[in-house]
Amino acid sequence: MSEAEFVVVANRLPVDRDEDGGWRSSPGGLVAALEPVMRKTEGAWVGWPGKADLELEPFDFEGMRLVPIALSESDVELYYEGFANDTIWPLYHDVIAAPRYRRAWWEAYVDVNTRFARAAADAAGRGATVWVQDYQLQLVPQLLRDLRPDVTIGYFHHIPFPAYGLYSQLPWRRQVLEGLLGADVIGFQRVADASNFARAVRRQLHLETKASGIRVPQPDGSARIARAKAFPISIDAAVYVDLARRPDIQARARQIREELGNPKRVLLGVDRLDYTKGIRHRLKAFGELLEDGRVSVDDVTLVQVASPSRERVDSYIHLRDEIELTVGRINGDYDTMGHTAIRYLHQAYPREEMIALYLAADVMLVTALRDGMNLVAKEYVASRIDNRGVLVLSEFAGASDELGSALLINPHDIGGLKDAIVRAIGMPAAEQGRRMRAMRRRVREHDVEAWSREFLAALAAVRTAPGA
Ligand code: GDG
Repeated sequence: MSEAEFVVVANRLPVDRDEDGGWRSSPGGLVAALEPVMRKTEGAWVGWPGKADLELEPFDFEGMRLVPIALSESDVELYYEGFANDTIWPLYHDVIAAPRYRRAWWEAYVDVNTRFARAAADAAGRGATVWVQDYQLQLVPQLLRDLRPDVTIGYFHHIPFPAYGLYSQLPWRRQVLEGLLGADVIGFQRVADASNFARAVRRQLHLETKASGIRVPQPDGSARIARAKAFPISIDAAVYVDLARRPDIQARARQIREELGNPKRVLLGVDRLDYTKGIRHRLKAFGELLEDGRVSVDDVTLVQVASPSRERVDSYIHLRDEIELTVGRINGDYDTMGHTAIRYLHQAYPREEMIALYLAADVMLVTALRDGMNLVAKEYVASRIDNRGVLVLSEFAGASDELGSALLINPHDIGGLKDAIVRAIGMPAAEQGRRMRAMRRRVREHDVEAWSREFLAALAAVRTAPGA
């Protein structure tokens, strides 16, 4: 048993396997945010290495202890693709796609969560702090508390927590709430998510809630207070600024515009190919604008990066077909030899290329139907060191709570979305600058480091609270 003071538990380890069987770190906000704490505390990270049936011993990587959890083909199918991505994901995103409730998926979820909790219990030293991440592991907090009552447990929920009327569909609604309440601090993206959770706890478990505190009765008759609160996640803004300053990336941005035929305006969408992201609504609005003649393919091009995601889940297979049919129709109707309406890219790119795209785009379209936060919106803003560009942002993305200077839209209102796109295309530079500066300030001041610092401070406060 190793003795880490700080343990992160997440579905995925922060590394990817390279071609020759070695490991390289997978760049993500979470890793960047936790790296300083990890180094300072000789932290451990418990997670799945991303490939089925890979049995590996714990190993050290860049100052962290990595503890791999092996998942079989069947675990991946039932726990990950099934319960996490075909039950919880659609249910928590307001049933945009129909959630499927399968008892065998739930059983696999319980089983895999138990294995994660055991591994975390083994990795944590006496009195350690353990931070559990996201909806794949909602049962881990209580399972871990049962094994290790001495550790302080945090949980952060990266996706929305739905309104009670929807949440109550879940056949295992009580067990999931009990699992989460094992944490001392339960963090959400938005205030609304935290209040949806508190309401579910009151209705299902009849517990008392007061401000962010939830009174959780203990087996010995005493009670402890769990805190459910919003901690909006962010990005490592300085990294985006540094990359956006790089002359080669700026040159690449100019080259992208040239390759698109130098349109007057470039619109951009960047999403995992997911039904929550509102890609279809965006395409519909853009297609209608071309049809109405309010935009012309000679002047405006939409670049849509839809990176491959969850390619074995049925709803994702159908979504891809629908999107590609729509893109093909719109391009077929409006393309000319020299200009394309939509440059559609079902590919994943290096981060440098993403930033060149952000710099090349006059208008960024974030039209999510439901999104915990949406980091793409923050990345676009952070990259615009020239204080130019317009962010069109769905009010259903968590980011809209902080980025009020974006053009906020309701993606279901296609007419309103079309008007916002036209307004963005024609927005004077001075107004762009005013809005962009306000958003940039927010993202700079509240970066991912501030996010983890605030969460961990809330967790430390639990530990020092009287009676703890
Ligand atoms: C979940 C929640 C919440 C995308 N394509 C490429 C690429 N990306 C990067 C983006 C961004 C990330 O992936 C996507 O983050 P989002 O926040 O937009 O969305 P989810 O993946 O759904 O994330 C979400 C988030 O967790 C954090 O809490 O904000 O609401 O759903 O960083 O840039 N990166 C590269 N190539 C690509 O092709 N390099």
